[in-house]
Amino acid sequence: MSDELESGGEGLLSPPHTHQRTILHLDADCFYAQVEMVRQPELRDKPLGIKQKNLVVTCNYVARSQGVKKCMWLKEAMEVLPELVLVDGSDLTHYRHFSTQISGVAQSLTHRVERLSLDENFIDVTDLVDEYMNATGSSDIEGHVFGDKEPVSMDLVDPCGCGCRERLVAGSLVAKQLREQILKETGITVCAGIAHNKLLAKLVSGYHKPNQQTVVFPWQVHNVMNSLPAARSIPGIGSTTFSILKDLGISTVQELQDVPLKLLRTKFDSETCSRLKEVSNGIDETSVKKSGKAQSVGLEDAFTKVNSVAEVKVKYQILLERLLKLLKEDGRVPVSIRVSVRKFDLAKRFGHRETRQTSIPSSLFPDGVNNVGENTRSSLMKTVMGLFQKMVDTSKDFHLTLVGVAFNKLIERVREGKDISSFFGKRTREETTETLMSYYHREGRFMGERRGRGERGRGASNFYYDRRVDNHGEDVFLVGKPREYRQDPPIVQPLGVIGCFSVDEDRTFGHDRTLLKFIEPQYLTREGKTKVNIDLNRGWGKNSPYTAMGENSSLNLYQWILNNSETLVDSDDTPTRLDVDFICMRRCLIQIMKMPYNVKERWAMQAEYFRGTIYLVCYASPEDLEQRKSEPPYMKKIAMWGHKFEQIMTGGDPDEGVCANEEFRCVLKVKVDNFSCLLAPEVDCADPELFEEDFKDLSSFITVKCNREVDTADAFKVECFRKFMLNKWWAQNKLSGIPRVVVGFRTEEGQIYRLENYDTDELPTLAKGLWEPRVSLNILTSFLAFVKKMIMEAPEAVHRFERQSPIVIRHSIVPSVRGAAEGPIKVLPDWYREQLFSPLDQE
Ligand code: TTP
Ligand code: MG
Repeated sequence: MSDELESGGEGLLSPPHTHQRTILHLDADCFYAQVEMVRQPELRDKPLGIKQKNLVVTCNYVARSQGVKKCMWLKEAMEVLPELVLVDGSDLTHYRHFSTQISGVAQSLTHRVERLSLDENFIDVTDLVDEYMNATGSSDIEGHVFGDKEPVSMDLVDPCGCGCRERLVAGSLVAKQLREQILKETGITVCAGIAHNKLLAKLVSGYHKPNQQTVVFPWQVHNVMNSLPAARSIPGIGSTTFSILKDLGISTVQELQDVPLKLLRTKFDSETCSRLKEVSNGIDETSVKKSGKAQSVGLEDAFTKVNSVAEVKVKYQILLERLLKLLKEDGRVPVSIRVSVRKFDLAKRFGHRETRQTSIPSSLFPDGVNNVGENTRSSLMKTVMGLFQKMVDTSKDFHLTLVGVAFNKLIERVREGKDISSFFGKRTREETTETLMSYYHREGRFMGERRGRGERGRGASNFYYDRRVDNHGEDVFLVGKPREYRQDPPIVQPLGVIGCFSVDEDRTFGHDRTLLKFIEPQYLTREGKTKVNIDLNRGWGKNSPYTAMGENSSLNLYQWILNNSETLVDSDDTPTRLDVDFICMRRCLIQIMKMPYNVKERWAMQAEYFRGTIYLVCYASPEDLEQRKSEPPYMKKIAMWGHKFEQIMTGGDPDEGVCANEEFRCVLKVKVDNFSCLLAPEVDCADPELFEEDFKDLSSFITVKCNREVDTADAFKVECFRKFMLNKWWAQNKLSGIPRVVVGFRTEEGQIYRLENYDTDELPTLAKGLWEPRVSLNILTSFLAFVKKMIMEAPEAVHRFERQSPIVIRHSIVPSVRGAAEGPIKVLPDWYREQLFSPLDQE
């Protein structure tokens, strides 16, 4: 966050680069009422109210001019205006239809349309505005400017100078044309706000109503924000946040702008604090997210009183039937169902809502959602009532004022007639294939590049690409196609090495660098390949195997953190918070980065939130552990060859045994877009020429790999090598800032005759056409954002993320077991929780 915000400044003129965008917010006028007026034009000039139960949810402007208001009780509205014509608005079908039409008009202009509610849309028209300005040059503003009651001419002073004035003026023209087009195609009038960010556009769109538009310039931000009656009026500050703010003595926008961050941090995590400060100053960098289909469909029924299980059952049954119809229209299959109730508390005269949700087995919809059979219906009803019973103790009296059901995660059905598991079962070839490289150096191209696209075999990727991928559901992360991650890559950059540790043959943690090895300089040739003659089987009987499980590495990292927490604390303000968003092993991040290209790899991770930081670990299920134990001897041999190769590369005596347990790790902070991550990558060795004791980066380090020789005559093997191996090596080195890889190509018998050296940055070029760095980096940042979102919704819980199919990563909360040992149901060991910051806490 900038110093300006730290000091409570109001960001009157935020830096010019933040005004580059032009955003529209559209809001339909008296939406439901207009839809009814379009459907029945004779209602147009009459005062019209739309009722749902005993409430007038909206009314047209004729009625508003005569004193009727939105959300008035029906009784009160009829008293104010006895001639009010009423239309029942409980069936939303037509409103949904018009809503889709309106967004559709905007979508025909640009795909950057985000549906905010049935009658609101954000549209990012930045590109259109540029085109517009190139085509037409400067012109007059359309509509209003914030603060003026009448349209103004363009003699406004421009204290900014970044070009935002011209862009927003052009934006006002785009908005006007779009509104006209919507009216022409749907008959609905809409209001628009035009600004350089979403927050401001939304705040001003209702400034002049109906059927008008308002521009706000960056230099008016202070006036806009301080014209709001309370901090609660800022979009994004809901009633819960506002009530916490009020506890801190903050009610007005000005008070939020002025409050010291330190005070906010006593109640909110640092991201929320930044966000609150930003929005209070009219700063909003969030992008317009392209909307796909709605992520959920749901229905609710409100009433004054229901107090018997039989009544509840009937209500849910009716809702479920209607919901199944909506589902049929939608066409997607639900993976989760949510049930809600509103309980009425007689003493407080207050209703409060509760919801419960659970996943739905896909076997309930064997033929999709078109023909839902009786068994499915009754099974769904059972689930609904089961969830209901969890919320309401029906053995006692209860009083409900609302029930609701929603299918809140919807996904496109996997292509008919194919079953992913059988697919995985069949294609075992790639799993065991390792591959080659030097062909490229010799021939300047790869075998695979000769083949045309049409010749590519059927396989994992084709099947996967055929499928439609939707937006993220609430707790399912859907892996998109690579092309969906081709936007500009986020910054992924090591921020610096902050420590290291060594783990010895007994897996004992040592706070030093004794086990860092140095590569023998003769192996560092930069020109093509180096001929060698290495026998990986020497000293075989003396080798000692790896005895730990991979997860053990996280524990060593936690140990290091305990020893070094003072170097990691946020600031003097928050001495009990580490200044890092994620702590994990590099392996977790690599698994995520590989996803768009590796459709087969299944994994699970678990995460826990502790004092401002998310801890993420790769989770091995009991079955995984069992499988690892029974690994075929051949796999163990390959792993040992890898260790042997490292021993030889770093000048060890080949006739001596190698100890697989020994490792050296750096503790490294890495920036991944807006997140900071603490990793502890294993470092194979360093270049003795470049190594400096007080290194801050890993630029002298080298990754050493032992890979089976690849048969260059087999295009499939070459392609696999480029697609999977190069991607993995690149991801490992990229995340830790290691610039080089030395690869020894071994025969089936463990002989190495040649080495090759690659620069990390050269690897994507060698794999051109098969994978792209930006795809891996973009999916990493979006997945971390998803993890964070899920965790912040339940920060006390242990969360699990599981890749269940090529595209579905399911989030779930691990049932808590108090006092349980480390392992499957925990991420952080008790000793870590107890000791981190403990001396400070006791003060
Ligand atoms: P709004 O945009 O808030 O209201 P509106 O479009 O009717 O009026 P305005 O001209 O002020 O924008 O809400 C959109 C629709 O949502 C509205 O037509 C009816 C429905 N609605 C409800 O069902 N319940 C509510 O409490 C509110 C506020 C709206
Ligand atoms: Mg509206």
